[in-house]
Amino acid sequence: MDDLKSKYLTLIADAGDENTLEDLRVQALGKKGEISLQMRELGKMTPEERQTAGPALNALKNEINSALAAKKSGLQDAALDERLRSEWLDVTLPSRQRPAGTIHPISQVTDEVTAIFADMGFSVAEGPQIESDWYNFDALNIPGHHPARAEMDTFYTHRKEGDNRPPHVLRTHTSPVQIRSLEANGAPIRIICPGRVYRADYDQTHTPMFNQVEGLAIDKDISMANLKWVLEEFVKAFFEVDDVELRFRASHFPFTEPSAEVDIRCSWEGGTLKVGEGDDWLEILGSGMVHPKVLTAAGVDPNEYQGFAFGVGIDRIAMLKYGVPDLRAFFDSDLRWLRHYGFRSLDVPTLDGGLSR
Ligand code: 2NL
Repeated sequence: MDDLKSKYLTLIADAGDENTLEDLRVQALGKKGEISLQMRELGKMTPEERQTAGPALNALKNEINSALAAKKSGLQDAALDERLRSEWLDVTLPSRQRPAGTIHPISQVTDEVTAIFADMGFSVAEGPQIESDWYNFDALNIPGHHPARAEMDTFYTHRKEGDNRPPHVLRTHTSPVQIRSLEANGAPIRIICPGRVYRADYDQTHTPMFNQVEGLAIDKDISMANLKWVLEEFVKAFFEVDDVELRFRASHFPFTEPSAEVDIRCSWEGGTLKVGEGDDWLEILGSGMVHPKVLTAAGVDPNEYQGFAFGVGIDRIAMLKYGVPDLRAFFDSDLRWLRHYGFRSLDVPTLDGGLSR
């Protein structure tokens, strides 16, 4: 019996997993287990023999049972320790950085401009970037021989061999959208047309694609006084100043008469622009009263209706507002320069409620 005891206690101590333990339990205490068989032998013993063998077998059974239980809980503890070691994770680690999309500064500025004009009753109109020469030029009083066509560094599309119709162009301004809107909706009308325009030009202040917003207001009693007020409200809101002085300089555009280029009073202290005060003037846009020929081309009777139009370079006023010296910063893919100039739309919110740059 002592042999049995040491055999099972050794086997139990050496068991590596719970399945082995269960096998040992069956082997010793199962129906046909070694100890169960010995229990059965008790019946064949004399009462004297039974008195010593019975309690001894019971004690052995109990001892093996408690060794099994102790080993089982030891194995379970070890398994849990192993899981805690291998499945450990550091919940204090910062999360993996994911690249986040941001609003492009030009889109941000376009939205700012749109909101300002929306407050004054202008809605947004859009149109194609590839235009017929009629909408881009003729309807705007720029006939085929007009020097403005050559000056504009226009991108032309190709026609098939033998197709002598004038080629389509990449629109050089968003004026064609205004012609199309006027044609479709008639007067009165109050719209702005933001969008991409194209001219073959490339240096610090010119890119072959840039962004423009044009405005158009046509009604029965629109005058240059209305133009002046609208532009003043726009400049004050856009540059975030309480007051600003505008200077209208006589100019010439084929599509307006009279025409004026508009300057704002400013200063350039230490290289930074201050709008509204100072001894300098900064040209920011072109404008005028819509030429009667343009109204006629768009199907509006110039004896009944008149109005103003203007055109602003979005990239240009974005550069001025945010102090970006090179227009090309907007169109190469490295955003670090633009972040440097403080475009809020490029800032990425962080979990602690701050902003990362
Ligand atoms: C500039 C000049 C300008 C317009 C654009 C316009 C549009 C229609 C009729 C008449 Cl449909 N005019 N647009 C008028 C004056 C100036 O832009 O220097 N832009 C940056």
